[in-house]
Amino acid sequence: RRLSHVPSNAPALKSATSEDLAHFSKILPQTCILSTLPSLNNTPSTTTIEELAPFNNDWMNKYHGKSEMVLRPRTTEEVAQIVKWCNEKRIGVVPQGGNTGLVGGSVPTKNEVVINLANMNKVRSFDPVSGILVADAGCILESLNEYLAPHNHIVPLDLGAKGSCQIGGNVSTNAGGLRLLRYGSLHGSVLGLEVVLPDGTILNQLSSLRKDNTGYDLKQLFIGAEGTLGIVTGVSILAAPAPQATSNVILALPKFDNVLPLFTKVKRQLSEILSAFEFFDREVYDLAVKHNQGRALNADDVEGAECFVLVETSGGNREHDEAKLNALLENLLESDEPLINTGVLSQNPAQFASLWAIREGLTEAVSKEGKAYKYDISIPLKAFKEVVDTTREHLRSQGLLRHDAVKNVVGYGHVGDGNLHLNIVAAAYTPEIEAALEPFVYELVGKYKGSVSAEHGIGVMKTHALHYSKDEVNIEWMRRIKNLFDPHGIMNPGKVLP
Ligand code: FAD
Ligand code: 2HG
Ligand code: ZN
Repeated sequence: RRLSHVPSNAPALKSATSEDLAHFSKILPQTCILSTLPSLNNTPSTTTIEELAPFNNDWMNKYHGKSEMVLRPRTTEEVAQIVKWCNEKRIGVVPQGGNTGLVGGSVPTKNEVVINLANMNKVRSFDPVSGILVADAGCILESLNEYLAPHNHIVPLDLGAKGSCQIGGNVSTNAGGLRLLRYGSLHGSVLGLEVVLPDGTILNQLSSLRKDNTGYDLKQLFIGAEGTLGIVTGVSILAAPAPQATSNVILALPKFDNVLPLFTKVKRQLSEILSAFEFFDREVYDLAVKHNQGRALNADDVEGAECFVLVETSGGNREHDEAKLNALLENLLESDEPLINTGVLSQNPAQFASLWAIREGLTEAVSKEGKAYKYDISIPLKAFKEVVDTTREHLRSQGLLRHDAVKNVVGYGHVGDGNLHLNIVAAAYTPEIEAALEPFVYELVGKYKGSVSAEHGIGVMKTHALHYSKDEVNIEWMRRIKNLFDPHGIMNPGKVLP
């Protein structure tokens, strides 16, 4: 059934003024305000546009805002007061965590006020028996892991941006990452949230209960909402026991077709100790080497490899786990038609880190090579290579595969989750390349009934492509939910919904 479109009643948003600045100065100390606006008595600001640049530009330097004001509150109450004022004055706000998002969601589209959570960075509580961690939204993912280490726990989420991204940003993007295969999605491990709603109300759902079936589970709406429904200020999450033994190996494969049978075999043989199964093609590996991500593998090991898989094991007994991994490697190498050419097994913590650094450094390598068009898609595993090859051929047929236009078309990602990162590395972001890629890539994804965003979100990049993955009824109900929470449309305007 076709639903009638619920029109947004929201009038155009207003720009923040010197009056607003004066009001925020009553809520926050000057050290928590960055603004280029003059004061009420017209004294020019000493803050420069350059100082606001890190908050206006995204990690890829692809999306650019023009905010004149960045607020860095220290408490939930401060966030609530700021948001209440912005709602009353119809000023758009952009919640910002570590600003590592890859779809332009974390920077303004115009001159909205940026509310950056970095000053909310305290652990509120941790219970080593239940493993329940309650933390401010601005805690950096890596810092939370450092906090948990002496308690023999880890955050059940890991990604290459761990040194900068914040737990509130992770929840708001429903980040997937490198170990979703083992720990599942944040929809399962987040137990509760504290959220400042667009009218300034504090929604306290910071439950520390593993089981709680008391009606609608509102927190799920904010997981993956990309800051369009409210500002997450606190997170309660179930930390996982730290594994007692970990190991990893990079397997070099002669051809992509071997990835699927390899995954089946690895799952069967490693079973409960398998914690990651990550794929990257040869072309992106070469970029990682070129840009010094991790230590290059020996030339002999990479010769003839079309692609690679990083397998990680995490378990409770080193001897047992190593025996299992060694048996797998022997089995793989000794079979009549080996699925792999070779395997590079880490022998100590430094080598373990170095192998991971290759995989985790791919995004950085691609960025160093050029400007990346990123398509973070869910498709059937067997189509990974076909999508990369088809896209490359399409760009070639358009005459765009040349050094001054598209330099590389590469694929990597989370095989275990059916998530491919198709990256098109260009000399510059140009309308011509974008027109060649879109809707081409989205139609390809549609053909496989896949998702146009497996884990990075919609942000501003994919609002026009949402319909490839969600039908009209779904989009309409998303819009109704948005209007219910945020009738004036102040919360991260221009993001997620078309
Ligand atoms: P930001 O980038 O600041 O914000 C992202 C979105 O969340 C924005 O829409 C913003 O408005 C909103 N937001 C942020 N904080 C809040 C809050 N407190 N309340 C409400 N809304 C908020 N992503 C993956 O899923 N898997 C990966 O493996 C992965 N690897 C990456 C590796 C690198 C090198 C880089 C640069 C990025 C990677 N990402 C990955 C993308 C990114 O790191 C994640 O999306 C991350 O969760 C974003 O967190 P953040 O704190 O940087 O959020
Ligand atoms: C990863 O898996 C991240 O490394 C980033 O999700 C993907 O760079 C990308 O496209
Ligand atoms: Zn990823």
